[in-house]
Amino acid sequence: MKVAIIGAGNVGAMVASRVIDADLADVVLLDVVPGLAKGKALDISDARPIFDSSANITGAEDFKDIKGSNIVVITAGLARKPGMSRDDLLKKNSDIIKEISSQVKKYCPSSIIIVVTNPLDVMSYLVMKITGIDHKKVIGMAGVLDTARFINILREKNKDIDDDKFLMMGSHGDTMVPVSRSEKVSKEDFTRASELTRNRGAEIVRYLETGSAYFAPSASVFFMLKAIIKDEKKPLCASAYLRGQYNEKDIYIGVPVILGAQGIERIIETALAEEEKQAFKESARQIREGIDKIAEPR
Ligand code: A3D
Repeated sequence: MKVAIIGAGNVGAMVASRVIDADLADVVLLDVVPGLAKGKALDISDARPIFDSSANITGAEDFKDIKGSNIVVITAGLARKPGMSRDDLLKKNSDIIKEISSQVKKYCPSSIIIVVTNPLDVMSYLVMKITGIDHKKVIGMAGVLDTARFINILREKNKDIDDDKFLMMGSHGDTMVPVSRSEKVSKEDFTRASELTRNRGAEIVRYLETGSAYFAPSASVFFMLKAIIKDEKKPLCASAYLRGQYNEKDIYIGVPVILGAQGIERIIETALAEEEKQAFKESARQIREGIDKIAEPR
């Protein structure tokens, strides 16, 4: 099993390290910055005796080296910098994603793709449209992370909550949709955790000043890779292409899915309360606005 990771920055390199340490798959790590992927790949490979791993990792600058990869993880792109608007970021990252998607189409046309680059739901849509790869095989990573953040924050006040009763659906952004099916959490704690989760990414950026979160994001990608490679058929939240589910179509948005060797095996249609339905609709409207701005043929 070979995993290509495009972008050897914070998230990409950390995903590579987690995959190699766990002996999960061989990795080719690629970046446009000369030497960056090669240097990081060597460093990651040196830990293999410590973790008793026989997985191989190579660094690359040329897309031909990703040929034959079964899974491609796209973590290339910019994070928002001070003074940069969301629209600037959208434009810059969509240019990067368009270029990468045509290379993936050329060298790995039957791979499964996990998209990480922000704005996540719009970039996932773009990758699917440009590569032409089956929508079940193009999956956005955000729901695993946002749900983990939500549960982690809820646990500060409620130690014994059941993880499977909480979901973070909708966009990976201001309009994410928290869902609780638990009686154990008060409305006040639910509202507090929802707000903190929505702002968690920005909170981390404020502390770091340069760069954004990558430990929990890379753990979330690893969790998805494992579900695919080991065909776990795992229920988790991911940005998926909707074709009528939740009353939405031709859009990528966070929903619960079953993830296995074929990619998204099924979208789970959980019943939403009226308030959740409205929030989900608003989230979809915002994502669609982003999709319209990059004006790819639909
Ligand atoms: P960073 O550490 O800056 O790494 C990005 C890397 O991409 C850099 O090394 C660049 O050189 C490289 N790159 C740029 N263009 C190309 C290209 N055309 N081909 C190959 N490599 C290229 O960023 P990061 O790793 O912290 O974050 C990467 C992306 O993931 C950003 O868009 C983040 O906003 C996003 N992100 C999303 C989540 C989600 O939960 C969805 C979480 C964390 C980060």
